Amino acid sequence: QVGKKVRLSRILKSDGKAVVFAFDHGVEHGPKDFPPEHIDPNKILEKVVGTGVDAVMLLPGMAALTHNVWANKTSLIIKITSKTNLRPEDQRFLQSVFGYVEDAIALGADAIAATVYWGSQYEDAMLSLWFSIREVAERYGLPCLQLAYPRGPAIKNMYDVEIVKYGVRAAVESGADLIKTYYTGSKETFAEVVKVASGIPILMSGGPSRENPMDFLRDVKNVMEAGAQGVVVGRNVFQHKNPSGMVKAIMAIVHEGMEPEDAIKF
Ligand code: FBP
Repeated sequence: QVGKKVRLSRILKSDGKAVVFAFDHGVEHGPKDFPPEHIDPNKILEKVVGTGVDAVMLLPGMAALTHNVWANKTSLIIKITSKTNLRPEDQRFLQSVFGYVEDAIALGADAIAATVYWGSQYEDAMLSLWFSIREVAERYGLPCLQLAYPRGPAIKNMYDVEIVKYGVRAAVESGADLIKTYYTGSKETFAEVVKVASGIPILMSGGPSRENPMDFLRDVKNVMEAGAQGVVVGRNVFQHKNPSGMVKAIMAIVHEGMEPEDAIKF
């Protein structure tokens, strides 16, 4: 499909790689995630977009609120599923509708994103949601990014390589155009994850902020050497004291293959 190809090329740059800034945490975790200076979304987005980051991933309301910052400066991925941590605990393994494909198109999105918690007791509901999103997105030539997260009472270790591979394979077989998944802890195991994706681009999910940012940059380097196409990162950027420097470092590793020790100098 031409539209899908064109839009994907706005996210995965000419080298086929991408650094995406995720900023949907206000709903997923609540405002407690944000350092006081980054409570204003425009401020942090200005810093990150100013680095030349390849794309931002936002919920529809946030994208509308901050459009003056990102429009025409970076690519836009609209996430249309979410959940709060205010829910009863047993329902936190369910992502709900947070907008429609048409909302994403109206906002000028280059792709749409939705989470599937593979293995959750609500897997069936999220699959129905995923396929209803995908059906409309296909019609408009909008690529679908799946946050393929193995999670739920039956998942003992969501970072276990066999579990991550299962989620990634399920994402491939459910027609994802891009897949975001967890780091499995080593280059070798992540190479297995990339292999089961069978050519569908894999982006590493950032995860909680690391105490030592070098540890995060080393993970980025490892996933790139394992054959991934990039990263989708939130907290390791907006909770860092120098968010722009952190994005520049990640960009240098992803696009230029720079060593983390050199990249951190940004
Ligand atoms: P991070 O880099 O901060 O982990 O952001 C990626 C992301 O998937 C966000 O899109 C989402 O809000 C959050 O992580 C989910 O976090 P959790 O793993 O705690 O559910």
